[in-house]
Amino acid sequence: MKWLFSSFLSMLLCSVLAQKIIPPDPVLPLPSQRQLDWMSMEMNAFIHFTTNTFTDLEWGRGDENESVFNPTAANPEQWVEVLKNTGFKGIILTCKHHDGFCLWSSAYTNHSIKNSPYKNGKGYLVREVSDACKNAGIGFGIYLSPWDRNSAVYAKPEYINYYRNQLTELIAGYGPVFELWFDGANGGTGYYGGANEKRQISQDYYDWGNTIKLARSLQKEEMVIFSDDGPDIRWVGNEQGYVCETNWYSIDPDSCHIRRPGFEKIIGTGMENGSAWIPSEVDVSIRPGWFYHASEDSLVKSPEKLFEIYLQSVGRGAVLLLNVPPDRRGLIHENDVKALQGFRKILDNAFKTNLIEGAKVSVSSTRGKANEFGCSQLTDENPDTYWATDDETTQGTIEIELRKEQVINYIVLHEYLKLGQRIRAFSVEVKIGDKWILVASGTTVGYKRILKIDPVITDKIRVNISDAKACLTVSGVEVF
Ligand code: FUL
Repeated sequence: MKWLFSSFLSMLLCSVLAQKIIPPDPVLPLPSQRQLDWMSMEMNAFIHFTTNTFTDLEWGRGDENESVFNPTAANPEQWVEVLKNTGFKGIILTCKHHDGFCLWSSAYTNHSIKNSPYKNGKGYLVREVSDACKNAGIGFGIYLSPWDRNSAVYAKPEYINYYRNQLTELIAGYGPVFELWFDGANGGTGYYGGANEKRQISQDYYDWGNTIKLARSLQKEEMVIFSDDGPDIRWVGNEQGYVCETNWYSIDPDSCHIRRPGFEKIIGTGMENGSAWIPSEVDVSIRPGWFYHASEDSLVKSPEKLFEIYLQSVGRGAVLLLNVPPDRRGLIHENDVKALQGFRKILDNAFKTNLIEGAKVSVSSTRGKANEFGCSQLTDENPDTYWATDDETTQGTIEIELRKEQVINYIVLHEYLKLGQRIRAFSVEVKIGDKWILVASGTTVGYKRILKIDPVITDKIRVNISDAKACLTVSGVEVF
């Protein structure tokens, strides 16, 4: 009797297990956790600040006297407060730009803040900025220009050690660092310790592979590393503040900064079947220049322009890196503060109320008819759950019936990326009377895809996914 009972139990268990629906196979390549964490930051700020701020240049020659660097009221806490309050999750500081001037007291050069009048050579801005970020709970990132127009050894083999020593000082002294930014501008004329000449470097001069290994060995926390094409994040191929509408996260990377013909186009759209997951970052300045120039005070981008940039970067699945350069006082200028606050207001208003709450949501089919892959996963606001289809089903429809008719301005879609990026084509329709009207269409979706539509009154919305690399895995849909 006992035997009968236990075999009945095990049969029951087997049939329950047999019905367990397994998740879809991944579509390679996949993101690392550090890349996913970085993508979820959505907006970071760049701070360009060096002798250029005081000499009115964009690229300092490297021959500037340290005494020109003299902010009279520098207050990194103000930068952090303004940026945090307007939605930025991390700040990347130009610890050294092409002029070679260091905003910390580097042991390897005299061309640094320790020889400037700022706090009588005792004010170490890298420390002040990294502390302010830590205190406010936002990320601190490092820009260390590889091109150094001050260094006598630039373009010689010794410079690589010099660069690595400075990187070590920065990461070990002021980390943890959430992002490391390796600029692609290289070689040309400069002061170079008084040589005043033009220096060129070969494509493999920097030996990036070993510098990257060193950087990762210097902190236990994960950091993402940027260059034109990875290892973790890629440039987007322009500095105007947009990523292409088609935005694949993968590319076939060359080694850091090696530029093939046509590489701007490749990094602009990514490659549908690229071998490595290297998502794009959109870097753009709030002003025409990267550094502060009083002549550009009236040319600060408007809140509306910043919002457009947001829609064309974050809204297309990329991360925005917005440069906000402090002025000669060492403060974020009033005009920039106003623009940022205005931008935040537009953003908050646009995405205040997700109208999908209380809506009826249905899907064309569900993987194995299992609840864990069902349509309720689309609206639970949990990025780790997702609606999925059966393996062979690469098309699908999400239909949304709102509680009542209302004005719709935006539809937002999210793909579940831990199993790879899949969607190649989709469209959105709304029902007006008894007709379905097309209001948007697109290609890739990714981490977040915001579709701005002409305002329309409706209570029925249909998202059609018409093509994907494999079965669908969609983690969220929102309506505003
Ligand atoms: C470029 C630099 O040459 C600019 O000055 C700026 O720092 C921009 C973000 O990257 O390559």
